[in-house]
Parts: sequence; structure tokens; C-alpha cells
Amino acid sequence: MAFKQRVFSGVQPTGNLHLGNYLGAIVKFVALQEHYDCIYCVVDLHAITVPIDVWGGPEELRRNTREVTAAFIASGIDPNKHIVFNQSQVAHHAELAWVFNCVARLGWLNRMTQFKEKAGKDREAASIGLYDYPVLMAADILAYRATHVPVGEDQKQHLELTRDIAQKFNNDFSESIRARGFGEAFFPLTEPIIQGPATRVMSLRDGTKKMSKSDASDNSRINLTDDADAIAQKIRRAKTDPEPLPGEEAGLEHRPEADNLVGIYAALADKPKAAVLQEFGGGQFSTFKTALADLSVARLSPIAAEMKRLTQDTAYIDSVLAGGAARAEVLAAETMNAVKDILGLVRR
Ligand code: AQP
Repeated sequence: MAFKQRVFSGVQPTGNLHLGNYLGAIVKFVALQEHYDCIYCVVDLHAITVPIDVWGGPEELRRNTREVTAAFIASGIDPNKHIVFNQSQVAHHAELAWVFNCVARLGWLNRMTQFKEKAGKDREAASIGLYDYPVLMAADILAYRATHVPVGEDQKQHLELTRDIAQKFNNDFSESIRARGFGEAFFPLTEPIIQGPATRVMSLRDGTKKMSKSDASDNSRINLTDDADAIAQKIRRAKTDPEPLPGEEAGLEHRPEADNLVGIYAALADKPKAAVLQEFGGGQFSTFKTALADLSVARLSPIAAEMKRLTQDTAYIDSVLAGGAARAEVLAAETMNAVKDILGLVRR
């Protein structure tokens, strides 16, 4: 069966939305609107999988949910043409996750590196939600039978798990799927979209560590809400090495900080890294950093200003989320009803 081409992706409302989230995910969300029906979700049920002092409590969660929604819109996502909503408003995500809990195998989840990183040394104290995070993510995607998911490199393993769950469901229930007229497969094997020079933006303080919302150092990341001065200062202070920039990409090997800054420039300028090195190769870091700061400010400041304006209009943001949730719910209910029929769960 040919699946309707549909894009789904999500961002957690855990605060400190940064340049990595923007270049690794949101920029792609915007571009994909041209050619696909898109569903973009603020995944609030994922946010609460970490301890409350990390996600910040109810007020913070509400604020961050609205802020991510504002970032989507300010970056150029059109909530009228596409669907923008927060996950918890469509109960089918959690319901389908339960079904997938019964499909996914413990061994598969035990291999998930993000759980190991986020749980840290004290795994016994991690929430079951954190362990089960990739299963809920599979449900988010497959509730819409999405064919494509734009994500950063860090989500690749979770996307592979989504495909494994879809495949096992399709195999385990193949007879029932066929009998109900869905052909050979009910769920698509979703393709991740991980491309470009900024699929893994690194910390400005350590080029071997991912830029991350939860890094204790605010200087490690450029937040989407940073003003021009803060952006320029963080780039000026970004860690580099003593060598000048190389003229060719091969010269970036074993120079993680230089590679990261060139990658950020390339992504913001929408050019290949080679073209950036042609322009700046052989020159001092200080010249390149000034150009990078100017480019970052030019690209990000209008977004920050629009986010600020939008977050003040909570009634508008909440109406976008409610309208998007109503549209998403229709699609997810259709999938969930079919899943119940395939499984033999009697329904009204
Ligand atoms: N550093 C990054 N480079 C490129 N893409 C990134 N993404 C995250 N960090 C980078 C992508 O952004 C999207 C939304 O991410 P998320 O909110 O779901 O959570 P995350 O991946 O856990 O983000 P953080 O910043 O790393 O949060 P913490 O610190 O809590 O772990 C995803 O598509 C992600 O790939």
C-alpha cells in the first residue's frame, strides 16, 4: 500500500530552545512545508519524563509550551496550512504508546543510548517514562502514519526503533491487517530526514559535546531568545584552537570546535562548508567569528523579536494549539480505531 506522504516532528518544551534545535530541526520543518502535509508537535508528555526540578513545574511547562509554539511560528511555520499542537491535547498518543509497549521488546529499549545518557549513573532513580520515551515517540509519529521525520542526528536511534515497532506490528498482525483491507502493512517504515551541515550542533564551550538545553553553562549555547549582544559575546568567547582556519574541509578533521563553527556558518548561510572555507580559509578566527556573529544576529534577531511578541499573546498561541489539536485528533482517532480493529479490541 502506498502511504500518504506526511511529515511529523516534535520539540520538547524543556526551556532554553537553542541554535541546535533551530538548525537541526526547525529550519527543516519550515522547508518541508512546501512539499508535504506537516504536523509539528510540542511534545509536553516527553518533557515530564525527567525530574520536576529539570522540567521546572507547571508554570514553567505552560510557559515553555507556548514559547516553543511561538518559535515554530516566528521561524516561519504556518499553523493555518499545517498542524501545530501540543501532544497532551491528543490522548491517542498515550493510548497508542501502550499498544506499542506490548509490541516493543525490552532488549530494544535497553540499547537506547539517550536513556543511558539522561539517566546517568543512578538508573534505578530514572522514571519509567524516561525509559519508555522512544516508545511514546514511535506512537507520536505513527499515530499519523507519518512517512518522514526531520530530526537532529541525536534522534537517529529512536527513529530506528520506530521502524522496528512498525515492522513488528505489521508482521505480528499481518493477517488481520490484510483482512481489514489495509494491504501488506498498516504502518509505514518512517524515513528520518537528517541532512545538512548542522545535524549535530556542538557546544560552544566543548566541540565534542552536543549543544543542549540542559547544559549548565549558558555560554555553551545560543538560545533563540538571546539578544544581539548576547549572541555576539557567546560567539566571541566560543572555544577555538590556535590554528588559522583551513582552506579545505579535510583540514577540519580533529578540530571539533573549528568544524562546529564552520558548520553553523554554513547552515545559517545555506552554503556548503567548502564554500565557507574558501571564503575564510587561511584567515584568523577573530575575523571569522565577527562574520559569524553578524550572520547569527541577522538570522536570529528577527525570530527572537517575533517570539517575544507572540509569547505575550497567550490567547493567540493557545488558540493555535487548540485548533491544531482538534485537527490532529481526527487523524489520530482514525489510526487508533483501525489499530483497535486490527488487534481485536471491541469498540463503540
Ligand atoms: N545540538 C543539536 N544539534 C542538532 N539538532 C539538535 N536537536 C537537539 N539538539 C541538537 C534536535 O532538536 C529537535 C528537538 O529536540 P528536543 O527538544 O526533542 O530534545 P533534545 O534532542 O533532547 O534536545 P536537547 O537540547 O539535547 O535537550 P536536553 O539537554 O534535554 O537533552 C530534535 O529533532 C533534536 O534532534
